[in-house]
Amino acid sequence: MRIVHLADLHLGFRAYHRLTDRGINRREADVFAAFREALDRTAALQPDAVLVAGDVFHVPRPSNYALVQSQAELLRFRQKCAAPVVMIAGNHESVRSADNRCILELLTAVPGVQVVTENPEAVTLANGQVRVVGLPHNSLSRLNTIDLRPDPQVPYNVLMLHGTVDSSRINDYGGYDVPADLLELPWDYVACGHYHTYTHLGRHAYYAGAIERTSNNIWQEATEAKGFVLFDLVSHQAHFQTLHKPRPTLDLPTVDAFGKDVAALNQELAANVAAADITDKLVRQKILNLPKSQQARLDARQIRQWQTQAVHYLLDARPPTATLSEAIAPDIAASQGLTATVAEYLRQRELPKDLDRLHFVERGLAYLAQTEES
Ligand SMILES: [Mn+2]
Repeated sequence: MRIVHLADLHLGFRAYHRLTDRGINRREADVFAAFREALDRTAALQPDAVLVAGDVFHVPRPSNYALVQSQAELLRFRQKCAAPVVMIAGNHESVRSADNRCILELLTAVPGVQVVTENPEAVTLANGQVRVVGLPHNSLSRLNTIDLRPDPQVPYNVLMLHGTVDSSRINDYGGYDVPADLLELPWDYVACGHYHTYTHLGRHAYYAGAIERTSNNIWQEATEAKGFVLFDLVSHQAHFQTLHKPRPTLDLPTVDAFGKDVAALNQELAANVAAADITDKLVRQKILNLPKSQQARLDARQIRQWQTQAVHYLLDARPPTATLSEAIAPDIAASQGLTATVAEYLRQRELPKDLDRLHFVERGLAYLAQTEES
């Protein structure tokens, strides 16, 4: 009895301005390529069930392209594999008001696809041999009233949820905390979604991780594999399946501009590019201690060329440390609690080009300070 556990597909995710030949956002197409590979590989494994632990879509109202493409991929999968598919809603596709239906319901038009979108719900699969308790994002705020124990009458009990199991693991805000004692119950498997990095949480509990780099800080995930989990409910063995489609991502060695002239900096940037193949990759070059005035004097022609060669070349230049940027230094972030956590998040978030990062972080921290006072 084997199950495939996918999570955090983020279909419809878009980033940067690059388009494919067909006019689709490059990163949106990348995510669909990873999804297709994940489904093809799943079909080849012929599991008894497929679980998708939330954040199927990146937004509650995906584009028509994302909806049509998602359904087409699932129908294509259905022609090759009869395994039932159970999906729960994550924070990214959950809506707050009760009069709005969840977009996942649309996917139930595909034969054998079931979704759990609001309340905790048990789904029985494989001729009654597997019982999956699904806890979508919205249900985690009202768990205390519900009996969630495994059913001793059923051979295999699985829990599937979308939320934060351990608050030291956060790469996406807006998820609910999962009560730790829930995972202590004798589940044969716990399929978690929300954290984008494949993680064994202890016993039979796993985050599958996202299928592509769609979180706020993709550079943090640059060297990790993306994929899904194949789990054998009989032997309780997990086998991580690495996907090949996710776009290679490079975080180049950080350049410290302190005490260097522009010529030396241009040379160092070029050396970093020469040492790595950046073609068609997502690339970040971090530069510390670079004053705004000096940034404008870097070799713009060369940088534009790298921006064409890579799918995305991000020049992440940070000005010399000022009073505020001391508060947003990552080593301080590790020790200062909520303010530093928020500052770190704001510091790393992708921003529109014309937005001043320091000002953005400053505003965010001011709002936070206001809420702490009130
Ligand atoms: Mn997610």
